[in-house]
Amino acid sequence: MENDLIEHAKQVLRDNDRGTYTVPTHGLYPFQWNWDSALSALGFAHFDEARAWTEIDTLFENQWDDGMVPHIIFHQVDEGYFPGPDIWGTERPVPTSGITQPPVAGFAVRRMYDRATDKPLATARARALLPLIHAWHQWFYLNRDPQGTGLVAIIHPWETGRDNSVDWDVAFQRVPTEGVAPFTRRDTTHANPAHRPSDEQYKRYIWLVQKFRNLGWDNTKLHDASPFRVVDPGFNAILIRSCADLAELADELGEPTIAAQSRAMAQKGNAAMATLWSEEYGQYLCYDRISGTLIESPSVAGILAAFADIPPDKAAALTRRIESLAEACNYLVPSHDPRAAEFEGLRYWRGPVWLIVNYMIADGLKRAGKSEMVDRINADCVRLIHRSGFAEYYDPITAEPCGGAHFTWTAAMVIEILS
Ligand code: 9WN
Repeated sequence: MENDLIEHAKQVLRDNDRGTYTVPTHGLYPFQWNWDSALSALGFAHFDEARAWTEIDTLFENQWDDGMVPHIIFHQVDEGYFPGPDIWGTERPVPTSGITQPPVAGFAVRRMYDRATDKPLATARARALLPLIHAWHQWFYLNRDPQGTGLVAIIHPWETGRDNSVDWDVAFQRVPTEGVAPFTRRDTTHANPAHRPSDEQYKRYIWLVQKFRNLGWDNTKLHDASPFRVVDPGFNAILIRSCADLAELADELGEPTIAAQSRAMAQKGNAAMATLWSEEYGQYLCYDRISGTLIESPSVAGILAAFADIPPDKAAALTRRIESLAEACNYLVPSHDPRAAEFEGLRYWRGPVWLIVNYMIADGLKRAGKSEMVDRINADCVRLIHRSGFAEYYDPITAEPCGGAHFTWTAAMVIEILS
């Protein structure tokens, strides 16, 4: 039974493989996405290590000169997605978007290296990727933490990968909708519009893109110019974990300078995470860098923080928090607390379960010794797959499969969990 699932998952990866990169799913997302690729490579690594390394290589071949790794790479023309390269106007040799995504590649590369059966290949690829990933991490702290707080901000909701999270609702009101050129959405032709972000949110997404494009995509200006600047604990935890993992990898590969700098970034970030902790919510919260306040929104971002090496008392508190969420749903871990008024079980990042998020939470809790909760989360992932297939995401109460079907990173996570 489990072997069938693994075989099915491999087939999903093969079907979405475009040779040197993978699309998240046919139709809805016809290009290469940043964190999708890094996490999907982990799935490929179980049956084709060379192909897994190529996935990450392709991503970094499109790294910008300043160090940023873009969130979408438009390898071929496809009118089925909006906003396409003409809207972004980044003028890259291979067109890309102009914003980034959660930097999970450092974590993925270390994991691929540690597990590699082909060590010469892994050493060569990891050695080449090491300075590139490090440059991306440095880019983050330089451009997205200009005050040196130890925490980076995102300047567009798409950067966190949690497009329409409740976390942004208030801060996003500061983004105007006036002056947005008329556009036609494509996502709503592939997925149920009632499950997608609203038109109002899309206008604000595009307003920000236009604003940044008008600033020539100059990252030294974008952070301060953006009316949307939010510090996301999950995003920062991913960056911190990737820095810490890169430090270990750099040690192994004999790169002491990268190791020391990566470790310093991780330590500073880890210490600063404490400022996002909320005793009242029993989890971390997002922080609105413009209003200077914590955002009172019980989303999964504050639980994903477990992916970094947080203090043991915080890991224990997050475990209790997940136990409490389990009382309000049937499948862990909902992207928003089902008891909150804003919860919507089918609407994208406002409640549904995402396997990639589950995977990273479970990985962090495993390191913190919370094996019972890890087993519970993994079991829920497998139950979801058995019941509803390889969907983009799932309703945490009914298990209804939502969004795109035949989804690459969902399949990759199944291979990770079951192998
Ligand atoms: C915008 C590809 C991506 C994921 C994100 C998810 C969704 C895009 C969209 O799809 O975002 O980047 O058009 O909705 O929110 O996490 O990387 O799977």
